[in-house]
Amino acid sequence: MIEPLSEEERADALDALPDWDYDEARDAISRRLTFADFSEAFAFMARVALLAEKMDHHPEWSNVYNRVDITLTTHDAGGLSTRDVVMAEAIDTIAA
Ligand code: HBI
Repeated sequence: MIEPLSEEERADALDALPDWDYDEARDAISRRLTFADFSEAFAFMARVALLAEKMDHHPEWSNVYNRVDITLTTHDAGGLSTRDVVMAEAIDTIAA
């Protein structure tokens, strides 16, 4: 069982992830990323896909041309867990 973040842990995590929006209804975080073109967007997605497999933690995401919308939540925890925070930080690094 993966434990969900506590209120305090979540507040601290959100403070450290300014580019992510919190979805209270789902206890999830989302970010929209825009790239130069589809090729750049897909290259980003390929890197995140490899990370997801390595972490055994997978984003909910969609891609329209140069735009990638990502939502992170931990299904096994019913909300945000440390896995989502680690993945969001890694995504921010890849996208930087
Ligand atoms: N990805 N976002 C997310 N949430 C999960 O709970 C999850 C996952 N990827 C794989 C995974 N869980 C494994 O634990 C499988 O057992 C489902």
